[in-house]
Amino acid sequence: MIDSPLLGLCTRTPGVGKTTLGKELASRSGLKYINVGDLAREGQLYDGYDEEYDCPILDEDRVVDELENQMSEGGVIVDYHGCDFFPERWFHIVFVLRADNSVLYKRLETRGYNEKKLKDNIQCEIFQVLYEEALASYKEEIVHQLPSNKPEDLEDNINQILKWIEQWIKDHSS
Ligand code: DAT
Repeated sequence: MIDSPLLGLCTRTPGVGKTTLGKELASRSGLKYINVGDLAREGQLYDGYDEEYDCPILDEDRVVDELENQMSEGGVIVDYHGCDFFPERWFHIVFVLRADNSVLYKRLETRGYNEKKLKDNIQCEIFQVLYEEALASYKEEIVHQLPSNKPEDLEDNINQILKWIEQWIKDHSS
C-alpha cells in the first residue's frame, strides 16, 4: 500500500503552466515532481526525430519502464504534454491545465516557436485535444480541468490540490 497519491499534470500545449504548478505543488506538499520532458532529455529516451515539428520523438515504452519503480512507491507528480501512454493504474487524479488562446499565444511567442508549431499548438488547445485524450485514457471522475491564465489561478489551483492531497492521505491511512 502506498501512503501518498499519484498525480498527473498535463496539457497538450506547452506554455500553459504545468512546470510552474508542478514545482510549486511539490515544494508545498512534499510530493516528488517529475518532468517527463527533462527525464527523456537526460536519459535520451527518444526514438527518432520529428522534422515537421522540430523535436525528438519520445520513446514511450522506455519512459514508462524508467518511471515504473518510482510510481509504485507513490507520492509523485508527473508533468508531461500528453498522457495517453501512461498506464491507467498510475494515477489517482489527472489535471488538464487550460489557458486562453490570447494568453497562450504570447507565452509561446516568447519561446521563439516557428509559425507552424505556434499555430498547431494553439489549435490543439482550441479543440481541447488533450482533455479528450485524458478522458479516453482515464476514468472521467479523476480528470479535472484547471484554468491557468493568471497568477490567482495558480494560487487557487495549488490550494485546491493541496486540500485534495491532504484528504487522500487521510482517507488512505490505516
Ligand atoms: P509549461 O510547463 O506548461 O510549458 P510553464 O510552467 O513553463 O509552462 O509556464 C509558462 C509561462 O507562463 C511561464 O513564464 C510562467 C507563466 N505562467 C504559468 N502559470 C501561470 C499563471 N497561472 N498565470 C500567469 N502566468 C503563468
